[in-house]
Amino acid sequence: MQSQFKSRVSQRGTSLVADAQADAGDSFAADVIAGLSARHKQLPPKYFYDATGSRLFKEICSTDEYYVTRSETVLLRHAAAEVAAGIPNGAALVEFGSGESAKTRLLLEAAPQLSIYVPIDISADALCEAAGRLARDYPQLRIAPVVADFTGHFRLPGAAGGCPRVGFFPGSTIGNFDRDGAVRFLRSVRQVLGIHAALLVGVDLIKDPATLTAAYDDSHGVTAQFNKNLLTRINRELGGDFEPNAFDHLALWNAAHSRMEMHLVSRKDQIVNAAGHSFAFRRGERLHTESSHKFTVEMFARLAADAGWTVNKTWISDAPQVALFRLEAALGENV
Ligand code: AVJ
Repeated sequence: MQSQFKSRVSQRGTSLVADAQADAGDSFAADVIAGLSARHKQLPPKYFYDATGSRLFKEICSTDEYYVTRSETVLLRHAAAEVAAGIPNGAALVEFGSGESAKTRLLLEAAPQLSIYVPIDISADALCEAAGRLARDYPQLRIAPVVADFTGHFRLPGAAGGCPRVGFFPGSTIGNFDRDGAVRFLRSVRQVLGIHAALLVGVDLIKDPATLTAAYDDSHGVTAQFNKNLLTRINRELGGDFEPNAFDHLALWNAAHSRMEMHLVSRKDQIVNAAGHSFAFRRGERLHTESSHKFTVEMFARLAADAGWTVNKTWISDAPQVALFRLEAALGENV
């Protein structure tokens, strides 16, 4: 599967796949060492998505409690024609963190004027499968997948040059950034997409804490498994000796920062080895694994404005509510 994917990609003329993969291992080790050495232990959530993590995330999306994907999918289905009306002829659709590209199909179907689809994802496995299936289902569409950490620096494949660009960042993934990180990301997306670009962003809205907390602590324990899989991944890829069951999954609403947080809480005093280093955990000590920021429409519009974008359309789903924003580069903003 992997090699077949690589040849498909190189045929289409991008060399980003190999480069991005060569760097990935080193930064994982460095991020784990830095994160577990910090006074408040933390790890970047992008490392959740190995093959098992991507599968578990899919499973989370079908739990009763995790409404984000369901609400957004229904919203996209209803808004698809309106969204498509704002996509220029021959445009490139560039998706940041495409995963399975399930929601993208709603746009591809509503906007046959798209000429090229550029899915960007850190998980080569998920990207590989999705690109293969899309190529079969949309034979007229050029597909130029890029395996990359979309929070880092990368360039669009040459095939996407010379056509109008529409960015797509659904799923409330923007919530994983803190405010400064989100502004920086939205600014860099403006640079990557170039002038006259539009960006469609899916955002989760602030709602009652019980609904939020349940979404990140489902009764079947899938989210707990997803959280602990990060430790299993460290064991496998960085020679770690974590006992995943020596940690408890914790999901909490942090009102002051308007975000859901996931932590792994050490059940005992313990020493863990990973990436050639030893790390001491006290009983009850937390390892912060993810923040998922939630917004009001006004909060998000202000954030977008700080990054040089103007909101030009807002769609809101039925409860539990999520929002989809169409952003355009603000007039008079230098890229
Ligand atoms: C994929 C980042 C949007 O933050 O809601 C789901 C990931 N974490 N359950 C989110 C996630 C726990 C999800 N995002």
